[in-house]
Amino acid sequence: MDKNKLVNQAELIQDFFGEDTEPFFDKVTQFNQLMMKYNSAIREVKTKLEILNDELSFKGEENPIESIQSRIKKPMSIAKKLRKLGKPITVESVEENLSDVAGIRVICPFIEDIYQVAEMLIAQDDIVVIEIKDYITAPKPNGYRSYHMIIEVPVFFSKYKQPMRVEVQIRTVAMDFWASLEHQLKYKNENTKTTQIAQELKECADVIANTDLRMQNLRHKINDKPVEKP
Ligand code: 0O2
Repeated sequence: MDKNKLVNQAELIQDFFGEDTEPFFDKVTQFNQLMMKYNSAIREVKTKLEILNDELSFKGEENPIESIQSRIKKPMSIAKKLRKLGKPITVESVEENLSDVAGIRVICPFIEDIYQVAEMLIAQDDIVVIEIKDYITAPKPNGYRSYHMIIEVPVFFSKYKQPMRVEVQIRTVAMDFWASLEHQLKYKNENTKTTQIAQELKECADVIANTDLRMQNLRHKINDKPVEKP
C-alpha cells in the first residue's frame, strides 16, 4: 500500500480513538500483510490444480476435479484456535502455530480422482508435504471422510520468497455433501451430539461412502476396468 495512504489511515484512526494508536495500527498492518501472503499461497496452489485439470482434459481424460473452493480463516477463528492450542494470540504466533489459515477444498467426481489429484500435486518439486491425514481409508468415528494435506508452497514477493502453508482438503461430491450438511447441523444445534442423531449421521455417511464406491465401479464397468469390492 502507498505510504501516504498508510499515514492518512493512521491519522484517521488516531483522531478517532484520541490516543496513540501506533501499536494497534502496526499490528493491523502486520496482520493484513500476513493474510495477503496466505491469499497469494492459495492462488499459487489453485493455479497448479487448475493447470493439472486443464491438461488432463486436453488429453481427453475425464476431469478429476469438479470444483475448487478456497477460504482464509477468519480473525476470530484464528484467535479461538490459538487459544485452544494454548499459544499466544499474536501475528507471529499465527505463522508459527497454525497450518490451516489458508484452505483449499477440491471436489472430485470419484474416489480414485482424489488420490490422482493428491499424487500429481505432491509430485511437483516446489511442493513440500508437511502432513497427510487420510480420512477416507480411516474415516473419523462420526463418519467424516476426506483426504487432508498440509503443504508448503513457495510464494515469490518483490524482495524475497517465502514458503507458505496451505491446507488442502480433497473429497468427492458425495463426501462434500455430507460434510457440509453435518457442519450446518452441528453449528446450528448441539443436539447432534445425542447418540441417536450422531448414529443416524454416521449411517448416512456410510450409505454415501457405499454409493461413492458403486459409482466408481460403474465407471470401471463402462470403461472396462477392474471392479473393486465394497
Ligand atoms: P473450518 O472452518 O473448516 O476451517 P485442527 O484443524 O488441528 O483443529 P484436526 O482434527 O487435527 O483439527 O484437523 P483435521 O482433522 O485435519 O480437520 C480440520 C478440518 O477438517 C476442519 O476445519 C473441517 O474443515 C474439517 N473436518 C474435520 N472433521 C470434520 C467433521 O467431523 N465434520 C466436518 N463437517 N468437517 C470436519 P475446522 O478448523 O474445524 O473448520
